[in-house]
Amino acid sequence: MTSRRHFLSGAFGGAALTAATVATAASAERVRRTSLLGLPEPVAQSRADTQAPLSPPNGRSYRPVLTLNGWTLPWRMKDGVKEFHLVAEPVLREIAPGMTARLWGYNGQSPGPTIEVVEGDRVRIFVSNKLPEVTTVHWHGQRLPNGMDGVSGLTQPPIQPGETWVYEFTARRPGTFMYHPHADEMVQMAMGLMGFWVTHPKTRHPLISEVDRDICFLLNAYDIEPGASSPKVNTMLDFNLWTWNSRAFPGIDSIHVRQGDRVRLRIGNLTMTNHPMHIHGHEFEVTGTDGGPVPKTARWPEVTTDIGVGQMRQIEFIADEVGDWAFHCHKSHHTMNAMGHGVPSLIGVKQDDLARQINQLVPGYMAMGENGMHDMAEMDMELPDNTLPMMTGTGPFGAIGMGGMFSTIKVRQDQPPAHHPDGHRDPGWFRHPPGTLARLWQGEGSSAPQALPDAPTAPTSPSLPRPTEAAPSPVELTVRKPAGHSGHGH
Ligand SMILES: [Cu+2]
Repeated sequence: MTSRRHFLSGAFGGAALTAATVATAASAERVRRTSLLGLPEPVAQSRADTQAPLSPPNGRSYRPVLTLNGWTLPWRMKDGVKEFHLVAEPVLREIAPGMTARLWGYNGQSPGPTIEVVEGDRVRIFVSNKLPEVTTVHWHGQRLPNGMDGVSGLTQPPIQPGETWVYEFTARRPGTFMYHPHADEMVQMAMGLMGFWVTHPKTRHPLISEVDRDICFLLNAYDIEPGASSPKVNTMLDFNLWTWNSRAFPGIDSIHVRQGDRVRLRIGNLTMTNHPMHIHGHEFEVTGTDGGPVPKTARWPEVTTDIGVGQMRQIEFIADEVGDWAFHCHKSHHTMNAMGHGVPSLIGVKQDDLARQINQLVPGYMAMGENGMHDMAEMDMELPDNTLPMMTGTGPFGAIGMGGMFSTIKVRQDQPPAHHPDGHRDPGWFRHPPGTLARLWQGEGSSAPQALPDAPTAPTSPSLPRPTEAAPSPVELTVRKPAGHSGHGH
């Protein structure tokens, strides 16, 4: 026993991992054996960046969705049935550059791949369990036979490690759906097992617009201690990493659209709290939920819509204003990454003397928070390995100072259309037309020079190499703090 444990911890780098690793290895072997049973070859993804939409190679045609920091699962057409193969398994997911989490997912990533079908399609989904414990898959929002609903114990026995089960039904209702386990749910969703599902209408639907860009992602959350990589699975409410498709800003790709595009964002919430999603510079309407399209008479303009736990929302807008528009959750602690919630409010507290005294005892102690916390976005603080800064990201004008559920919608006149090979490329930062930038007031009659900041030539999407320095701005960008602590240099 001792020697076995010794061997395993040597081989796999930690006793805590061994039970899961052994179970996974055993189940992987059983899954390999089932590959003789005529299953579709499982397709896996190892990257966390946004993959190009998957144009349907067969079956009824549709305009495919783009999965933010994700991808769409290819299928095999067999006697008119679309066959998919999902493999539930431990995965490594880069949450943002500099931090990778050990999660559970499907086909190599968390969330799993998006499944895209057409109303009326017959769908067969093989689910192989390479997790160390039982699972099921529930097809959230679908009309289907009760026995295909995937609730462990209620509609089926759980899928044992190593087993492959098959679900089969007709996608009866067009719309926005998701899939997730209905077995040991709290653990399995806290570990990242989930995926998106889109059913396109088979003909023009009076309540479903044809859009130029159709983009989907799930809201999820993790509780990972700074320096650690595995989520705590018994957390009920106090999660510390707020993610879209298991990515946190600045790891969330920006969304690139052409001016005038009609844009649909499909968002599902599998966290344990609500998220008021907020757009800048535009108004949208909620055009659908996981229950179906919203009647036109029941739609109204919004700039924020709350997405409750277990809900999905389709929002649509015309991207008619050029620029780099923020799009984020409006809970301000959801646009931050993990760090001490226990930091007391020190705004207005003079810390200079205090810091000097503490420094005699604790070299390197830094006073912070005296004038607010923005400075933290520019501080080069030492962090444990595999930990994201709480407030980070750089834009053309300096620190963005965000984390979590935050991204940018880049609207450009010359963005190629969605179906063009370069339709989703990152256009770089916005070049502001003269006279359209907020500026430092220097008194009556002083016409501050207005010019374009030099747009970086390199792409700026987080998955791609970033320019190392912010573009110099011709406009003086000194921010004057409200209080007059002139002795405190910035
Ligand atoms: Cu939120």
